[in-house]
Amino acid sequence: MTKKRALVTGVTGQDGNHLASLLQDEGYEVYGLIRGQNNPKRAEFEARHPHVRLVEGDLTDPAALIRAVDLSDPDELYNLGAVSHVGYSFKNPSLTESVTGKGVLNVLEAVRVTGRSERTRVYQASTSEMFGGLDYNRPGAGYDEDSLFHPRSPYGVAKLYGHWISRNYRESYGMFVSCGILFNHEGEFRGPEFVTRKITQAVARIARGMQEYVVLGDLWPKRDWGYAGDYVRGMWKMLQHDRPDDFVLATGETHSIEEFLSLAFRTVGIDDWTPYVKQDAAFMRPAEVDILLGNPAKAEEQLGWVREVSFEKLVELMVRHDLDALAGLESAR
Ligand code: NAP
Ligand code: G4F
Repeated sequence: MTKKRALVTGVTGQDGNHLASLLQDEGYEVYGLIRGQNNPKRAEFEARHPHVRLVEGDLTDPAALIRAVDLSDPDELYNLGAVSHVGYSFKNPSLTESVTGKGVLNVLEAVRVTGRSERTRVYQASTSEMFGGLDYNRPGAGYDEDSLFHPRSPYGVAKLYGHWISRNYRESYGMFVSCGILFNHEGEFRGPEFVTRKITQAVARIARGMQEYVVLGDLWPKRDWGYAGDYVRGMWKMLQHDRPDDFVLATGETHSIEEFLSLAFRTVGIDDWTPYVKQDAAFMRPAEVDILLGNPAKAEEQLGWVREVSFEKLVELMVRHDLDALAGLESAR
């Protein structure tokens, strides 16, 4: 039997790492798009995923994407690549629009102009940041696929373009394009620029006496935090479904950054985290999303998607991973 083929953009990111493993376990031949002429993540990625074939290309370069699609001839294309940091998008709005927004169009066109509209199923990484949330748009029982969008950052606005152009290609050309509206998901591959990983790395270092405190922005915002390993399985399920559609993946729980801090510090035996946390406006955003809470009922019912890792387990898993990483560094010295 011939193996299914998948192309993953953003393969060197958090979700790309999880998804590459899942697709290989499912027997796929996996191709990954890697950007830059000397990407520092390449060596680590190749060591972790020696069977993934890396193809060079940037989401802003239509010809490179056409080449990547031609070379990989994918049954499934997962578009995970993006400028994905909300704070960074305020400082680099035009880049964000080109990569996170127009990059989606470039991917869809690469599939269409190479004559693969009927063959290649596309997953678009949409986001709960599209909901934003203001007084008139509170989550209530949780945002779902029919909730109102009101993005609050250049990132959210660019993602909303990607979401609608994906829906447009589905409607205009009959392409199998599914959008996963994913709420925050974290884990051992999460970048250190995101608040959860910044906290767990700091907690590990504080516990080992290597750092005095961590400097953060606002602590009151609430997020619906799940485990990335659970969420990439949901992405894959969307492309195995009998028709293209949009699906929310979320836990249905929301927690503040203060709650995350409290659990993370408790994992290393510290009950009062307040002496170890300072705040700086440099980490605050021009517009904040106060609260995100998702309702994953549709994905649970139609895809049979279940999340396995609870919020408490997620925090513990990340802290323990960062403690182990430090222990590994110490023993290598
Ligand atoms: P991530 O860790 O930041 O990974 C982003 C990936 O995009 C990296 O591989 C990065 O390459 C690549 N990339 C950036 N600019 C590019 C460009 N110009 N051309 C090609 N590739 C480029 O993000 P993630 O957490 O895995 O998220 C995956 C996707 O889901 C993203 O689209 C994100 O916006 C979306 N999403 C994430 C969450 C979440 O909570 N994680 C929730 C909803 C939606 P380098 O490694 O070379 O930097
Ligand atoms: O960890 P964050 O940077 O994630 P954010 O902004 O929620 O975005 C993540 O989730 C989205 C899905 O909802 C994805 F689409 C997106 O790609 C990304 O993966 O910030 C979480 C919260 C924010 O309220 C932020 O203001 O933490 C707050 N925060 C407080 N101090 C901080 C910090 N965020 C960061 N990154 N660094 C801080 O020092």
